[in-house]
Amino acid sequence: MKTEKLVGHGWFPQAATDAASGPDSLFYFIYILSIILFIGILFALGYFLVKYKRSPKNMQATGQLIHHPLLEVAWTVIPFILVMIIFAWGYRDFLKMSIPPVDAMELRITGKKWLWQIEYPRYGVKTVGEFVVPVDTPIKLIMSSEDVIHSFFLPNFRVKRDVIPNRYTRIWFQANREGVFQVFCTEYCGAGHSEMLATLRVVSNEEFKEWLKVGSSGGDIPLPQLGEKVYTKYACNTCHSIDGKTGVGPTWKGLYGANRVTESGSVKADDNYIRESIINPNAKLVKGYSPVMPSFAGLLSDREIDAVIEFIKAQK
Ligand code: HEC
Ligand SMILES: [Cu+2]
Repeated sequence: MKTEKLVGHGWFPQAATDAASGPDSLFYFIYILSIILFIGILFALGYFLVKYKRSPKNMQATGQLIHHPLLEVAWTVIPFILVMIIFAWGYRDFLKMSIPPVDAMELRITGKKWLWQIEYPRYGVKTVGEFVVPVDTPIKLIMSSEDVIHSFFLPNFRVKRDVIPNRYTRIWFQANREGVFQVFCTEYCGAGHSEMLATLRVVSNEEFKEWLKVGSSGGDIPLPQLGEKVYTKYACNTCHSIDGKTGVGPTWKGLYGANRVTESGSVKADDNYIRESIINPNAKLVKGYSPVMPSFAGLLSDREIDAVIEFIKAQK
């Protein structure tokens, strides 16, 4: 799986939506305007430096200039017009981005430390870390956070909006080509922020229907491999290492079969203990750790939980 280039032409990543031309051209308008003004000011500065240089021939102070109506009107009206052009242009694109077409397909995005959960209400499908949408179809995102403020950013689509607890924010996009695209969190949200990633796969309509049926559930990959996929896809790796290093959570190296000292006594880390730790992480809190692990109840299928257990077993 290769994600699309994040660097396209000039300053922007490759566009995967027609709507990108709006913000992109506005950016270049402001950029070129700034260059012209910058060079203009430098030249004026240089010109005045030479013209009014103090010299034996020119020892008098420059005469006091109190009013110059034409100059004053010019330096007020011209910037005003430029700023209003930028405002109207930006506002038009902001509205376009914010108001989805009525027939848009709805996805619910939930951000939590440190993963993106995506739900397809129309199809009863839920995924984490990877989602799939059909090409040439308007997609509406209704977003909320379960903990702190996150921000959902899809550079190739020029889509970025904050994801806030106890409130819904929305944004929409329509892909004009197939491919794999990177999602970032762009609001610093703690230790795992930089790994709060997801991938968006844009596919044909037929492929999308196929994915809804089988692809979203893990298919028939062997359990330990599926476990390894779950480990990264559901972001267990942001808190649990497999090389013995202690992170936000305990390492999985040597976990299976070991004796765990928990807040509610000593237990052996067998299949049931691991299952419980995933479904109800606070039932038996490992001593020395904070209760920060989110519950994965309803997120991981039974097969995926089995797969994680097999994967943990393999980390001797
Ligand atoms: C935000 C950090 C975080 C994430 C993400 C996370 N965990 Fe945890 N996990 C913890 C912490 C902290 C503990 C120890 C405290 C406790 O028992 O809840 C823990 C404990 C566990 C334990 C018991 C470990 C032991 O040493 O006894 C298991 C099993 C586990 N997690 C599995 C998972 C799986 C599977 C995932 C991904 C699907 C996951 N965790 C994602 C933080 C996290
Ligand atoms: Cu975040």
